[in-house]
Order: sequence, then C-alpha cells, then structure tokens
Amino acid sequence: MAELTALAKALVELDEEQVMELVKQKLDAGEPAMNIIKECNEGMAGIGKRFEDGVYFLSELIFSAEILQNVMAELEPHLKESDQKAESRGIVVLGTVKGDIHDIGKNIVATLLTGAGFEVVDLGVDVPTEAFVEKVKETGAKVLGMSALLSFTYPEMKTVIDALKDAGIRDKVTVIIGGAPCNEQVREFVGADYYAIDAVTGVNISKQVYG
Ligand code: B12
Repeated sequence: MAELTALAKALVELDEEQVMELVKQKLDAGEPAMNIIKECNEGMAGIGKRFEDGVYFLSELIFSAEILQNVMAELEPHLKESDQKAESRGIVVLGTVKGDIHDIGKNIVATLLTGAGFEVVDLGVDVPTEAFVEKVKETGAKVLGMSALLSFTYPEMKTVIDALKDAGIRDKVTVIIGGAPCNEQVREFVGADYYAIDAVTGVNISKQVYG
C-alpha cells in the first residue's frame, strides 16, 4: 500500500483538529473537494484495517465517522458548486441496503448526483426490499443505486434485484452498486448492471443512462 498522505494519516490517528486544519488548507489552496474525499477514503480504509486487527474498537469507528461527517459538512458546498449548470437530468433512487446503516458514502453520492442536476430520492439506511421496488415503480426512475458496506448484506442486493424482476421492472432500471468492500464479483453475484468504485463513477453511469 502506498504511503498515506498527511491528511489520511491524521484521520487514521483520529486527530480531528489536524484533519480539519488540513482540509481547510487544501480548500484554500484550491484543491478539488473530490481529491480531498479520496484522501479521506484512504484514511477510513486505514481505520477499518485497525478495527480488523483489533487495534481500534467500535468507539473509534464511531469517532472516525463523526470526523468524516464534519469534513463532509466543510466540503459539501464545494461539491455542489462543481457542476451547477445542469438542469434536471432524471431521477435516481438511492439507499443503503437492509441490515446496513453506513451512509457517509451514500450521502456523498447523493450530493454529487444532486450537484450534477439529478433528482435524488434518498431512502436512507437499512432500506427494506419493498421500499426500493415501490420507489422505483412510483417514480419511474431509470437508475437505482444501492450502497452496502457489510459483506453479509450482499444477498440483500440480490433480493432487491430479484424483486425488481418479480415486479416486471428489472429491464426498465439500471442498477448500480457501491460501497468499500463491493467489487465486480459482488456485482456479478447480485446481478447488478454496474459496480461503481466511487461516487463520481456512479454519477457518470447515471449521466450515460439518461443520455
Ligand atoms: C465509519 C464506519 C462505521 C460507522 C458508520 C457511520 C455512518 N454514518 O456511516 C459505524 C461506527 C456506525 C460503523 C458500524 C459498523 N461497522 Co463499519 N465502518 C466504517 C468505516 C471505518 C468507514 C466507512 C466510510 O464511511 N467510509 C468512507 C466513505 C466515503 O466510503 P464508502 O462508503 O466506501 O463510499 C464511497 C464509495 O464506496 C462509493 N459508494 C458507496 N456507496 C455507493 C453507492 C452507489 C450507488 C455508488 C454509485 C457509489 C457508492 O462512493 C463513496 C465516495 O466515493 C469502514 C471501513 C472501510 N474500509 O470502509 C468500516 C466497515 C465498513 N465497518 C465494518 C463493520 C464490521 C461494522 C460493524 C458490524 C461493527 C460492529 N461490530 O458493530 C457495524 C455495523 C453497523 C451496521 N449494521 O451497519 C467493516 C465491514 C466488514 C465487511 N466487509 O463486512 C468495515 C469494512 C471495517 C473493517 N475493515 O472491518 N461503521
């Protein structure tokens, strides 16, 4: 793994003051908000690793989420500014799957989609299958984005996709999945159309779908 940047390192160390200071410095220097998010993602992956290794516990995970949420509050206006010209491009239904309450990544996706001119219907976290299917039906959305950060919730995404098939609307909606531990194999297993490695990829796929 490449050497961590000062910002990612400060995040791994849970040094909130230093994190916020570095974020402000970077914004002042004109660094794009998405680059800052990328660095933070590396830090969050480092925190996840420490958690896996038993060095950090749940309290540290919670604290890291708080720090990242503060960073996001700082970055949000800059994310929205980046692509303001677009008018409404279409509807995207978004949510974190049942059993999973991670929402920081999903919220970034929602912010970027909104900034790019999409109407986002954010169902929140721990979203039951029926809620996804109903919302897609009701809104006629051509894109459904599901976020999952826990391996044991992968089958939930498959259940949603099977339910879309049962409802006869699978071919009307492009399904994108995302979340740190997802990958192409998970996409194949759940039967989604795309796996998005990051929020920007998700926005680009949505743009493609809506033309
Ligand atoms: C912060 C955090 C938490 C916070 C979440 C707070 C919140 N409001 O979200 C809290 C403390 C609540 C938490 C709880 C738990 N967590 Co946690 N958590 C994390 C941590 C450290 C960071 C996640 C994060 O926010 N990353 C930053 C965001 C920006 O990244 P992201 O979500 O990946 O999103 C980006 C992309 O993936 C993409 N994206 C994401 N979703 C989508 C969707 C679409 C449609 C698209 C297009 C793109 C997209 O866009 C984003 C920006 O580019 C991760 C470690 C890691 N490696 O991710 C562990 C991690 C996800 N957690 C883990 C675990 C085990 C848990 C708990 C079970 C712990 C416990 N024992 O209770 C609970 C489960 C709670 C539940 N039922 O959901 C494991 C999961 C292991 C696995 N593979 O299953 C991880 C990987 C840590 C680890 N290495 O062990 N956690």
